[in-house]
Amino acid sequence: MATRTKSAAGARHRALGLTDDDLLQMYRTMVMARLCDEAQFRLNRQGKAPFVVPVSGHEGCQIGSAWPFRRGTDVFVPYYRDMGICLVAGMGPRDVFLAVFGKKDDPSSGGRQMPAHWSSAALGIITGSSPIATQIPHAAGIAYAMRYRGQDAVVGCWFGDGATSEGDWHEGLNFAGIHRLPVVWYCENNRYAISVPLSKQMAVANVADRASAYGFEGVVVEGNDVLGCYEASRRAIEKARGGGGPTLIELKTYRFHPHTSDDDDRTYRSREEVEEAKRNDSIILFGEELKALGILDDEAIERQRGELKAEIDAEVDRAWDAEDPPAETAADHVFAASGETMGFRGFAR
Ligand SMILES: Cc1ncc(C[n+]2csc(CCOP(=O)(O)OP(=O)(O)O)c2C)c(N)n1
Repeated sequence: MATRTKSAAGARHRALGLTDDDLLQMYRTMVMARLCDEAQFRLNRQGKAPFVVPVSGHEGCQIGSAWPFRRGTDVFVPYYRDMGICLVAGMGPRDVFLAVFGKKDDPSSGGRQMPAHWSSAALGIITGSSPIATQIPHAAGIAYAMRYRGQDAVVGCWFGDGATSEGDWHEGLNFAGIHRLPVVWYCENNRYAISVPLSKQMAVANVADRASAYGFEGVVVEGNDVLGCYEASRRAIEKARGGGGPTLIELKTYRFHPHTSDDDDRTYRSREEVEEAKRNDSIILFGEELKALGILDDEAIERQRGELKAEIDAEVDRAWDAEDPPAETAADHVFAASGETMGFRGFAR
């Protein structure tokens, strides 16, 4: 049975070793993700962005869970909804919009992949394929390789609740359990796989309950409690780094928008349900927590929002004006020339 964690209120961040400035940075990153999301939807409605994948609603669980990783050495294996994870890993709004517009300098694929198929060799972000859960065996394999090479690194792998019905998911977790690999699994459980509700995905109450079948701990965390996500994640990362093996962390969350810009969620969930979830928005809850601690006030929140919006609007314009990939390079990195290794050089020690 999975354990359920919930942190005590108060200045709990100090007990977690976080400074006031850390909290401000976390909050800023959450708002940045939200505003990038709003901008990409606007661009979609303007006909400038053919397809976008929303993050809104998931910011708290993404920023909280990714924050304790060591940038530069640890490895991030995100899925398409993980803009917030990639912002923590070191991407910025320009990277988001270069991908949205399919530009030459899109760091994820040079404009070859769909948007939200995040990737950066420099930042340790592993690209994912569109088929759900294919990143799970990749994450297990990377963790195995890193341990085999004696590297001091932990792999974080994120996915939705729908991914946990896939064979790849079970194979990857089983392998990680057998070899006690340094990987932390994060399920962003937003209760739907597009239109399919959780009750049609599994017959147990929590995704985390499944961890016991693979011989490691499963933990359920309220996904809109940023510091609760941080705390559970940090503990699991430290455990993995110390040789204690994997943990499955289930982050209970909700997506506020349709699955993608091509979905109509009115066909499978009520407006009341969506509005109810929005009342528990992690950005509002964290903002209230920071106000109660005297770290932020309403004026500072508004000012920061305005500054971030201006920054994001400028990055949208720069990305829109950026160069398109030259037509003659359309097949580069898509088909390997005979004997070519697709550019893979192995992970640096
Ligand atoms: C193997 C496979 N089956 C179906 C799809 C179509 N598909 C794309 S996203 C998605 C829903 C996945 O839901 P979940 O894992 O819960 O993540 P969420 O989108 O809710 O964040 C599906 C079924 C796919 N991409 N790959």
